[in-house]
Amino acid sequence: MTKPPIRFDPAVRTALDTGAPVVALESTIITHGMPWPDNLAMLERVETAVRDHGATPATIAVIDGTIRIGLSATDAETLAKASGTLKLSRADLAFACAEGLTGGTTVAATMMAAHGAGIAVFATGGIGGVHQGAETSFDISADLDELARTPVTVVSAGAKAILDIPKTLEALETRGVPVIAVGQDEMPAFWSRGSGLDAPLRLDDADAIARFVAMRTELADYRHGGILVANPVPADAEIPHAEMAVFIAQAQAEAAEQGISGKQVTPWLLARIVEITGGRSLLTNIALVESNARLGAEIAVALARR
Ligand code: PSU
Ligand code: MN
Repeated sequence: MTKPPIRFDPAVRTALDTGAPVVALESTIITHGMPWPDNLAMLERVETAVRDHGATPATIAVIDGTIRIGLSATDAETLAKASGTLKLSRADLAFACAEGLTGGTTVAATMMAAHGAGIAVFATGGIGGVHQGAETSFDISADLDELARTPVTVVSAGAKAILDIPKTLEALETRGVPVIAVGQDEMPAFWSRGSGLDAPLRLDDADAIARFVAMRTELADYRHGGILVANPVPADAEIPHAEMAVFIAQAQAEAAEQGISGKQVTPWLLARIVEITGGRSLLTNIALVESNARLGAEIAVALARR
């Protein structure tokens, strides 16, 4: 028998063994979502936010074929600087391990690894979803099916506004995934606090979210999957929906012209939008991930107290 190639950072191992709060973080956002060195600065800010709110951060990635639950500062820097790293989703995780490869884990793959490690709360920027034009391209992120099957609470700023948000909400409803807007009735749209769409559910703070998560654990025989928490970007960092729509439309038209497809779509659009906005969307992206990390830590702390 092959031993599963999983390695825990010592601080994460101790926290898990003692029932202390832990928040998982993904790494595709590091390898494919943001440019060097902003990606490393983002990770440091996000990990600090988790610690400042009483939890231990566990950044998940695959390095040389080993699933890493928590990264040292050196590992994080190596991953953030590396070029040619893979984008690893559910379909690729075991492949990367078998072949000894290095890559960032998407929301889907991070949920799998977090659940396997016994981590119930995970903070990210925005999940993948149903892409615009999916009726012809069939481009629907594996993140949605993962939310349906894996019991991890994912704290996001909603679905990235480059997606078809109404279709993404429909797909989540079909899969039985609760989508909870925090502190407002409207579904947030990543860079923007509003989307013009009602969120399916609303809760107003970390305690209420923890109560809901605990109830689903209580009803374990019902085999629930995950929960999507949609936390609006802080007001001082937001780019309003109407303004964002123009930048997104431009990036999408260019992507279509250049035939960008498959796994490349999300990273390409995100990078192009950073260029089009002269870096403003990157600042918004960093602010929202940090805010989600804070809320994730509060939820993990509330769960540990129950
Ligand atoms: N959110 C961000 N930046 C990112 C992503 C999310 O702020 O780079 C990544 C996540 O890892 C998510 C992935 O799981 O994009 C979705 O990619 P796709 O649409 O190809 O499934
Ligand atoms: Mn896709």
